[in-house]
Amino acid sequence: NSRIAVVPGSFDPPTRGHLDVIRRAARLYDQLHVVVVHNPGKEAMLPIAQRLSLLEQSIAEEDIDGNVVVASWSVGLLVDYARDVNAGVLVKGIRSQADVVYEVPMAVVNRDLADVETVFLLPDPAHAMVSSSLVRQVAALGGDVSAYVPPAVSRFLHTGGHDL
Ligand code: COD
Repeated sequence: NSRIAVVPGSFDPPTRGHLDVIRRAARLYDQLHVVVVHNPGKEAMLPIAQRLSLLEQSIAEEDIDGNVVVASWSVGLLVDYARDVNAGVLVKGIRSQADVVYEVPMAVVNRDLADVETVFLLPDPAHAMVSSSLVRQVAALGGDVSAYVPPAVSRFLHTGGHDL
């Protein structure tokens, strides 16, 4: 009975905060599905295919232990993806009270809908203030984001990839 978990997010772009949560979760589960979810409420910077590629490169470069699959999901409920891959758990990172307010109702709905539990991990305080939206703003204004994102993402953004 293997333990399979899903780590969902927009990952637009992946940050060091995301990689911190993925690293911690990979130690807790036999298999992890890192899933890029299309969020219709947010205007995207990067196409889904680009986010998948940056996540794959970042995970490979970070030397994360364990069995990690990167995928995307854009039709239907996230819990349908979880059910398809036999995952009983969603893993989310909690940075602040604002994350709790946003995540708790979703966690309860996902449990009601599909009996999928949500596990919240506390990030390394060193990364707790990092968000994709902050990285998008700094990158759009030409600033250096290398402290906030994995090296693969930094290389991509600093070679003008965000104009693609
Ligand atoms: N430190 C720790 N954790 C972090 C950090 C950090 N610095 N930055 C981000 N995280 C965590 C976030 O808390 C989140 O758990 C995850 O990483 C992803 O973050 P983002 O910003 O890439 O992704 P979001 O918040 O835009 O993604 C939201 C989802 C798409 C995952 C969410 O909306 C969702 O679960 N949707 C499900 C759609 C669905 O089925 N809806 C119906 C039932 S509610």
